Amino acid sequence: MLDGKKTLFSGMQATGNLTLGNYLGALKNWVTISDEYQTFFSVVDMHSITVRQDPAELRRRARTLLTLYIAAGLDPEKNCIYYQSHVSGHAELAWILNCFTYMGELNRMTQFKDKAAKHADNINAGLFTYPVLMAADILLYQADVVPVGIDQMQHLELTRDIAIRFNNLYGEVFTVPEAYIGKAGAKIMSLQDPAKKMSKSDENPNGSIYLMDDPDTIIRKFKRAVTDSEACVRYCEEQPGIRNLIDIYCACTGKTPQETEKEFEGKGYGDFKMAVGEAVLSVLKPLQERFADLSKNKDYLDRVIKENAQKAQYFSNKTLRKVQKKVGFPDRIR
Ligand code: ATP
Ligand code: LTN
Repeated sequence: MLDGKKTLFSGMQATGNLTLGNYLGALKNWVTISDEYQTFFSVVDMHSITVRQDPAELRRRARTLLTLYIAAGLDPEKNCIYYQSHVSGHAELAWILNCFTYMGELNRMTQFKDKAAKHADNINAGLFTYPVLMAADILLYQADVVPVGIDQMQHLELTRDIAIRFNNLYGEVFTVPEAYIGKAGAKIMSLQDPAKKMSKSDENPNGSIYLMDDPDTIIRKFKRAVTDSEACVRYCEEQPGIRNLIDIYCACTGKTPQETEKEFEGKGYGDFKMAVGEAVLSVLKPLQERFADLSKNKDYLDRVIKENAQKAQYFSNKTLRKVQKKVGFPDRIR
């Protein structure tokens, strides 16, 4: 508890271009609930190198992502927005937690299995221990709540297990965090294959709406979205494509699936897809404009990056020192 508020931590990888799934499943919720918490939003660039990255590209993407956090509505004076690699405690705590995590636990992680299959030529130890670094991110700030999309639930359960295990051994060191999953948009699916999650690393660009897509591209992708032959806008398991479009529409407009079914009763898929495209545009256009403005302001961004890294370093050190002491590392001589 800092300043009488509970603590919130979340992060995103600086890999690929952010999609509408990342926005509706995570970023948008961050903005909605951030006022109630003392917050830390990290650009988790250390996680990014678990798959090969072009260095210049990674640097550019990390900066884009950090700017997008602000463009989405997170005020960097109130929210600690920073690069994970600028705060040494993440790696230090991750090492310690590695020694409290079992191979069997990590072997069960579905994200590891997926990524290992995708990058069969580079199944490195970092990819395997990725969830431990994520646990370190969260526990370092004593986070009470972690807003993420549903796909991250398994990692969050593991984080809780590690925290509880450590606390059982050493006393109440870590706050055991809870996941926060938003009501709408927790799992946006690919527009080309509604059985697959919309992902920034999808090879087919038509399956994903990127936050920086221009209006024509967005409308075109929705027009091409895979649906079915039912010709009826209904929110049900049997119509996964339409259901996904309803989810997107609801997350962008605040309407419920029932209201949406009513609104499009008797209308064709063409009309509905256009309406979903327009709803998405109305959310993304202001975001893109703010992003363009912010990007021009190099000095401002540099100041945010520097000051928030110092702030994060300060808070993370408190936990790190406590943990180092608990596990038996020698005191520092001052
Ligand atoms: P990658 O494809 O590179 O694995 P990703 O698109 O899955 O990346 P992450 O950086 O792993 O994105 O996720 C960032 C946040 O966005 C996480 O909280 C995650 O749960 C959320 N998220 C990612 N994809 C979706 C989606 N399709 N629907 C809802 N939330 C999502
Ligand atoms: N693994 C997460 C990104 C991430 C994260 C975190 C999310 C790394 N550290 C801590 C929440 C809290 C993902 O979205 N792929």
